[in-house]
Amino acid sequence: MKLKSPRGLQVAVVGVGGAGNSLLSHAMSEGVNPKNCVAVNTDRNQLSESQAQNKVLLTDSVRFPAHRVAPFTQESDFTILLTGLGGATGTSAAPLIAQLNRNQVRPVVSVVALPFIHERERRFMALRGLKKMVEACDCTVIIDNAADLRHSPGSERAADETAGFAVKGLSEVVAMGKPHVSQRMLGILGLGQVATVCTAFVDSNEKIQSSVIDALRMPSANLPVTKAKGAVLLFRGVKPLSAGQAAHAYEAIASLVGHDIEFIHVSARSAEISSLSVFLTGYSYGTALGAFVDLIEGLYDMEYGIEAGSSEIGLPVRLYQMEGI
Ligand SMILES: Nc1nc2c(ncn2[C@@H]2O[C@H](COP(=O)(O)OP(=O)(O)OP(=O)(O)O)[C@@H](O)[C@H]2O)c(=O)[nH]1
Ligand SMILES: [Mg+2]
Repeated sequence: MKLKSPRGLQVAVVGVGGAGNSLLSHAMSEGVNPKNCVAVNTDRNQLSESQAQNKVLLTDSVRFPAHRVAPFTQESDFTILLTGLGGATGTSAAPLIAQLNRNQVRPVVSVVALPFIHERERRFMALRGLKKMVEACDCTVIIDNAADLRHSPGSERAADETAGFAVKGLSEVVAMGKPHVSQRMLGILGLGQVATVCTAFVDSNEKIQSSVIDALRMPSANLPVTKAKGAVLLFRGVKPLSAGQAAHAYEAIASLVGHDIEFIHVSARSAEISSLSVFLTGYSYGTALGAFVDLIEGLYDMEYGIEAGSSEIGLPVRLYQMEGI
């Protein structure tokens, strides 16, 4: 994926459907400018609640959603697409919007929420939608609601904050106007179809390694860390990371991954408490699908009180049978 111009780049952030609108709100509350945001929905009420400056109400048939959105995104150099998969609106419209926006000079990175484990039918629908999304985007960052629930049963939406934060970080880097940095970041995101993201607060820049380890303990999707090919570290704090601190952060990531990976770190100034996001990139759709099968089986086992390691209860339909769809 290549960006077309070296000047400060324009970013459009598009949220599609209920989850997409909600992720968009999180991004705006993290500081993404509502002027750059487009809320798209078939649900008039959800749309009216959005703070986004641009809104597209899709009616009855979602036939040409992309053309309705295009006027709001065509001036931008980079599109971030937010949606939840498994429902009707986001699953059908988001891949079409991605396709129209994406070409050689206008990369599209999507952040998608996958349904909770109890939304079984929807999870199947979502994995089909995911296939379309990964085909239509340069990189798809997965926020798996099932993984989120496992981490923090009390706070179902912790991952949405992570996503909002990550979106703010990505758009900030691209808008910074340092083309070699944006290119490198997009290059690392594009190492594979799928990525995961995680965040943590940073007590002090000296303790960057323990923050990285904290973050990697709670990735937004249950993908095997060892299969990551790249990492993008976005740091926000009063003082930027020094080269030495960035090297320490890299060491922590590489030791958890178990091998050397592509890496970039970018610091942005913020008066607030310091924090970091790490994107682990380079996963294929197949790896993601495999990980979700394991996760679902694990959770079913928990649900039925079966000891770990038993494989007696699996899914009635194996997810990998869906791959050819
Ligand atoms: N993380 C997160 N996931 C959500 C949120 N809202 C819904 N989801 C998930 O996203 C999936 C899709 O739901 P929606 O976004 O409401 O569906 P939609 O695209 O609006 O589609 P329809 O309402 O069916 O037309 C659901 O199965 C939920 O698991 C949210 O606010 N945050
Ligand atoms: Mg909806």
